[in-house]
Amino acid sequence: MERLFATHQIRHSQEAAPFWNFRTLDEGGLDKPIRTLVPGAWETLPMLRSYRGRGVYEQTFTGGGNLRFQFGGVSFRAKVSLDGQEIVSHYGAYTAFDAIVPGVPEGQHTLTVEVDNRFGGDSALHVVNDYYSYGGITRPVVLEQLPDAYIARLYVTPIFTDEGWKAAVETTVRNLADESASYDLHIIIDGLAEGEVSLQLDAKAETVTSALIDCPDAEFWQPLNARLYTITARLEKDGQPVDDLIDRFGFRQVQVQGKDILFNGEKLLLKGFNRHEDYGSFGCAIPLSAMQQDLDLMLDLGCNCVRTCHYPNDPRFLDLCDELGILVWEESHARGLTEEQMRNPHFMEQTLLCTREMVQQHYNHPAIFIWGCLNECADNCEYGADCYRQTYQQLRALDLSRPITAALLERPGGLVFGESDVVSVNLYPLWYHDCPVQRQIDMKLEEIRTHGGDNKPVIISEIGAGAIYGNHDPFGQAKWSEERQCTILRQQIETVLAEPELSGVFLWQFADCRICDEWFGSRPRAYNNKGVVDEFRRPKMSYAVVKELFHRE
Ligand code: ADA
Repeated sequence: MERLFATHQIRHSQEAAPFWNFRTLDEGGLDKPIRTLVPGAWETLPMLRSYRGRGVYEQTFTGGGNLRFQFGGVSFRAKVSLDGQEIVSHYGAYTAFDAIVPGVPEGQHTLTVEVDNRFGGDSALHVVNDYYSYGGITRPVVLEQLPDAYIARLYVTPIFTDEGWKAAVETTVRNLADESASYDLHIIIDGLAEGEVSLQLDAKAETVTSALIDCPDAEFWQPLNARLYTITARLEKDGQPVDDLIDRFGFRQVQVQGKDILFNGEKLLLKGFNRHEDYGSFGCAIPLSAMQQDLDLMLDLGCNCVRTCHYPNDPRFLDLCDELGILVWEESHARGLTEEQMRNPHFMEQTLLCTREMVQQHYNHPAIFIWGCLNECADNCEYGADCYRQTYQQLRALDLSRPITAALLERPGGLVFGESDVVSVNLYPLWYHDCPVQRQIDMKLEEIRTHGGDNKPVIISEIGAGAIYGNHDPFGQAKWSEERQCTILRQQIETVLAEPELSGVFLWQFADCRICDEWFGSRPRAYNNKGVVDEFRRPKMSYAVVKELFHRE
C-alpha cells in the first residue's frame, strides 16, 4: 500500500505486482537471475548484504492508454524503461518520481528499472556516510491509467483568521490531449465545505486554480490529538466524473514568536528522537507494521515529535504521524558534507531537487511542522553559507506556512544562525567532548546570540551517547556500555529540558542504524550505536531513563 488511505476512487490506480524478475550487473552480485519482492532493499538478500552496483528489475503487465508509473523511492539512481525505451531517470533515494506515457497500445508490456547504488562523482548527496545508502526499489510502485485530463497536484494550506479557519486550495490539472476542452473541478472537504469551478484547459498544458474555502466548523489538529480531514478534488466532463485525487490534511498553525515556536498558539516543548529509516532485517524498506511499532515505542517513551534525519521519509510513516499527532521535522537529504563535497558541481542541483520534491510531495501532511535541510554541512565558510541561503530561499519560495531550520554542527564559526526561522544545533557533551552539558549549551547559546541568531527559538537537534546492546559495565564507566549511556543521557536530557532558552530536543537516536562499510573503523559493529533501542528495536537500559525524563512535566 502506497498510502494509508485510497488516493483515488475514480482513477484506475493499482500497486505493481509484488514479484519482479531481478538480476545484477556488477561484480559481487548474483550468479543468476531471481524473483524478488518490491518494495525491498537488496541488502536484505543474504548474498547481496554489501553489494554496491547495478540491479535490474523487470515485470510484465497488461494495459494501455495514458499510463502513469509512480515510484515512491528507488535507491539511489533509477533508469526506467517501457518495452526497452527509457521513459524517466531519477537521482536520490528518498523522494518519489513518475513517468507518464500517453497513448500506449493495449496489450502486454515490460517495465524495466535499472537501479544503481554505487558512489561516484555524479552523486553529491549519497556519499560514504554515517548511515547506509541501500540499493533497490525501496518504496511502492503504482501503475495508473489516466484520462485525457487529470489532476496532477493538490495543495491545501489551512489559514486561521478572525472569522475562523479557511482552507487555501491550489489544484493543478493537466491536459494531455491535443485539443483544448472544458471541465468542471469539484473540491470537497469532508463534512465541512464544497466548491466548484469551471475550467477551460489548453491543449497539452497545465492549469492551476486557487480557491479560499471557509471552514468555520473545522476542528484543530493538535499534537497527540489529531483531527484529520479528507479533501477530494474531482474532475468532471459533461457531468461525468473522469478523474480524482484524494488527500488528507489538518487545521493547525505554526508560528515563530521571538524565542518561541507556537503550535496553534501554544508554546511548543519538543521531546523526541532522530530516526533513520533503517531496520535490522529490512534495511530502509521498512514494513508498515514496523513503522507503527517505532511510533508506538516513541509514544511510550513520552515523545511528541520525530526528526526524519537526514532525508525525506516514506509517506506512509508521515501518514502514521498525521494519525497519531506526532510532530515531524522533515529534512531534505544531506549529512555532514564538507566544503569540498559541497563544491561538487552536482551538489546544489541535487539539493534543490530533493528539497523541492520533498516539499511538493509532503506539503499536505499536518504533522510536518518544520522543514530542515543540510545537516551539519559547511556553514562556517562563505561558499557553504551561500548553499544554505539558496536552500532556505527555495524552501521559503515553496512554503511560507512552516518555519525552516537546519541542524548545525557543534563547532564554532557558523555563518547562518541569522538566516533560518529557528536555530538548531547538534551537541555531544560527555560523549565526543568532555565538557559539562550546561557549559556547552551556554557557550553555544552565547555564540548564537552574538552571531545573528539573537531572539530566535533554539532546538537541540541532536544529543546522545552510544551503547552496544547487551554490553554492560557494572562500574558504569566504560564507553559503549549501556550503563554509561544511561548516565550521559540522564544529564543531557535533564539539562536540556530545564533550560528555558531552548524549545526542546531531538535525541540522537531512536534505533541503532547500519553505516557505510567504509566507516567501520570508528563505529563498532559498523553500526551507529547511539540508539535507545538496537536495530531490532530491543530496548537498552537507557530506554527507561528517557521514558522517565520525557514523562516528567
Ligand atoms: C552527527 C550527525 C549524525 C551522526 C551523529 C553521531 O551529529 O548529524 O548523523 O553521525 O553525529 O553519531 O556522531
